[in-house]
Amino acid sequence: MIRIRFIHSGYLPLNRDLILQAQNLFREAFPSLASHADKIPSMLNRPIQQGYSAALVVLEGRKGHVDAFALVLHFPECKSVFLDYIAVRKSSRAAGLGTALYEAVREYCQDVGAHGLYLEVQPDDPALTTDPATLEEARKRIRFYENYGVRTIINPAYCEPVGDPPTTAWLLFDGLGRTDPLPREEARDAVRMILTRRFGNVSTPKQVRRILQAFTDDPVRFLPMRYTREATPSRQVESSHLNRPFLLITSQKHQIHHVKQRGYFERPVRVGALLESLLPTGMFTMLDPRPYPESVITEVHDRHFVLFLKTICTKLSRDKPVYPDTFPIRRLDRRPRMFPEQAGYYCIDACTPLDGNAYAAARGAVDVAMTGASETLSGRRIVYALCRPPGHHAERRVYGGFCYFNNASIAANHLSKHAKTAVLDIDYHHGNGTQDIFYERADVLTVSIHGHPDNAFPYFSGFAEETGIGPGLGYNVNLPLPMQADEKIYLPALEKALRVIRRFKPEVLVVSLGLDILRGDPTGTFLLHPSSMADIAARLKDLNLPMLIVQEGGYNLRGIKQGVAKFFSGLQ
Ligand code: Q9C
Ligand code: ZN
Repeated sequence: MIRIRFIHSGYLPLNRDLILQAQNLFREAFPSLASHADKIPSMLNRPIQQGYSAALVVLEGRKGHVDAFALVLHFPECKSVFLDYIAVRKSSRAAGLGTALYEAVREYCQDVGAHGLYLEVQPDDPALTTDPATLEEARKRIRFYENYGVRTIINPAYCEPVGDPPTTAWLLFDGLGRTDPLPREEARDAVRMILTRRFGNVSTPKQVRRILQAFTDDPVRFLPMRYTREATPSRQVESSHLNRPFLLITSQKHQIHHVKQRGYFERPVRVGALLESLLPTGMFTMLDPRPYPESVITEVHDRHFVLFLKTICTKLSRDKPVYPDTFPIRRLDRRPRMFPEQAGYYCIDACTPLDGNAYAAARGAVDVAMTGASETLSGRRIVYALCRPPGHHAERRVYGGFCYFNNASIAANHLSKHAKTAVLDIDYHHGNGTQDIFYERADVLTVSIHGHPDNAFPYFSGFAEETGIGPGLGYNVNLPLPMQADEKIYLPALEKALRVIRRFKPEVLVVSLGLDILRGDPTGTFLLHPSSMADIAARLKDLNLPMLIVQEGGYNLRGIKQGVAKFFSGLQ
């Protein structure tokens, strides 16, 4: 599978590795220009300088290896893009890489609102390209571009040799699906910018004037096509990727976890309802989760606790849920030997059963969250890990509240190794698990808005006084709200949370998304309308951070369907 990454100006540290790889590929593909590769990070790091902004389009193949890249320069003033460099790794000249990359470049052009894409190629004219191998290569390239309706601009001055050593190039034009002729002034504007801003060091003002004057025809004339039927129109840009701003990760595996008991709200149909609401919007690219080793869990959870869940669940029957009834948790040194008393030692409540499937389902949810974290690290801006069962009530060494492993915390712990990470928990119930896991850490900020624990599950945690301990002091923030909180109460609390998060200056945000804050949720008491989710999301979007959204609670099927759609519409 290949994935396309667009690394725009103002890139994040998260993209550092992809940029490093693109630089290496650049040096391999253009050895004589190797020093130019050093400039790529700083080019990407300035929004618009010299009248253009640079972006990298990267093809990521197996194991995150960059197999191809293009460096593109966008000139917003003249709505044009110049394709500066394009290269495919020699060892991976798999069929289709060049095509996928060029199509991604065209998508980029469409996304930034460009009307035309300009590129230089070695002329396929034996009079200008004398070396037979170079000529053969030039022919192949032009044939490739002609397939898209890309044409060679007629301008006798443009192909005069420039630079040291002197090189000759033809200027090609891709109308990106546009069928009308290219007005002379439009081409002049674009070429003036390309020559003065990009090639200011090699082309003198006199040469620039000569080239602009050599555009004698209006509209601009093109060389006849050499390899494709003359009538081939400029191909429409297929923008499959950029029109789908969100990545959604989920799997069917959660369905094995089905507690068929009255009042057990955490049901498989929740995921079905969310998908039913989201997929028709066409805003989501779906991705299957990848498996992760147990070590990602034991980095966050006590290994005895993990071992307990694993071994006990394999012994239980698949459809006979077991609930603890004794909670011998006051003497941590006295772990009961017997089941289910041992379950009580590891559990906070009497509403979260164990059975033959619970562990496997919980592992599946961790894979969903971890795949989401990994996608976020490779440059995806908004990733939705549709986890089930949820996770935020699972502490380092306890489960409960329908949660077994803390999906969001496992993902945040992984992210925190690569980027400064904050977690915002907006589930109705306090995320006691997430708080517990990061309570002594200063490197991950945890903020939670929830029903006040005087009235709401989990009752024992979520108070404003809980602010962290040791090095973690000040890095846990709880904003408990009254039972009947509506938008007027909720949104100011959210602003407060966002101020705390901004002050922390994270590079990535994990959102524990609970849709049980909506009016009518059977486990919650807030009075938010589905449309409030759009307001919440819009404020999150203003943080301008890559975001990993991890599904937690939300049990009113009608409400969560409407709410989740509003939430993502607000992120758009
Ligand atoms: N017997 C989440 O939303 N209600 N969990 C507990 C105790 C539990 C909600 C009643 C609500 C848990 C992820
Ligand atoms: Zn909840």
